[in-house]
Amino acid sequence: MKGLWFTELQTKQLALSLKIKQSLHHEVSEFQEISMVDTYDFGRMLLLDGIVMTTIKDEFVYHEMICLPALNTHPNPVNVLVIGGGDGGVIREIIKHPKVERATLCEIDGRVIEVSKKYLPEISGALDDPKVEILVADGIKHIQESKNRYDVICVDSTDPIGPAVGLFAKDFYQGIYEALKDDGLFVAQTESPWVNEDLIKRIYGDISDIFPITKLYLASIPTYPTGLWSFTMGSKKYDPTKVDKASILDTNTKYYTSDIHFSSFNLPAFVQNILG
Ligand code: SPD
Repeated sequence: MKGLWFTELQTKQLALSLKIKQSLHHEVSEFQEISMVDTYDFGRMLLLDGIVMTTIKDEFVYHEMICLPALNTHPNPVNVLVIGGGDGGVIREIIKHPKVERATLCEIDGRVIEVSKKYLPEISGALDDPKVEILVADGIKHIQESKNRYDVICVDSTDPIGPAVGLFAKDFYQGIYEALKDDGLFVAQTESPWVNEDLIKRIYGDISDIFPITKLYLASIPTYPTGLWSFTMGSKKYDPTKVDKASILDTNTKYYTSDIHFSSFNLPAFVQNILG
């Protein structure tokens, strides 16, 4: 293959490659390697430790789907927290929701925020909105220190390696339960059902042990391993599959719709089998 290519090894035997137009930025922060490249097919792409975090072309799927099913399940999502998500994409979708009064971003690596502001203004632009509070801090610690505080929490983590391992732990989900108000709910990105079956099963079990309502849903994200991505929601009171369809707000989305809200929870049999 001629030219410059980026390859992410998604498993030891499976890879995604994109041809690179230009490398725009590279640094090693206190926490990780941060790179920004421009690709031919997916535009600018943010990489952390060599793993695709987001691209201009398909970012909307992930950023809408990690928060809008939750925001449209909670009848009054006034105070919302994002753990991770320093590129600002989830925050952008959250503040479009008219009931949200405060969106807090808790990102451990301030350099991810700065690099995203410089190279991904389409994604990070909402970080300067007055409704947004930015904490450059450890999400695990912030959750431990927060009690009965948030209506909705979104865990926009990297993969469960390195600094993100603790964001996939049962203790962390218990902390989230306590950080939520009595009728709160949360969502975490939970990887691909094609290559992360054991992880998904374990997380689903852990969340079900803590939250009365646990639901997994799917979305199609071409630049994440296998292209099929899962999210897991834990809820104290509201069931996302029993929402009144008419109450789902149109926030000018490109993937999420009121039909997608319900269909994304309809799982293929092989995914249902993973959950047991
Ligand atoms: N395999 C990559 C999963 C990354 C999920 N988080 C991405 C951050 C985008 N805001």
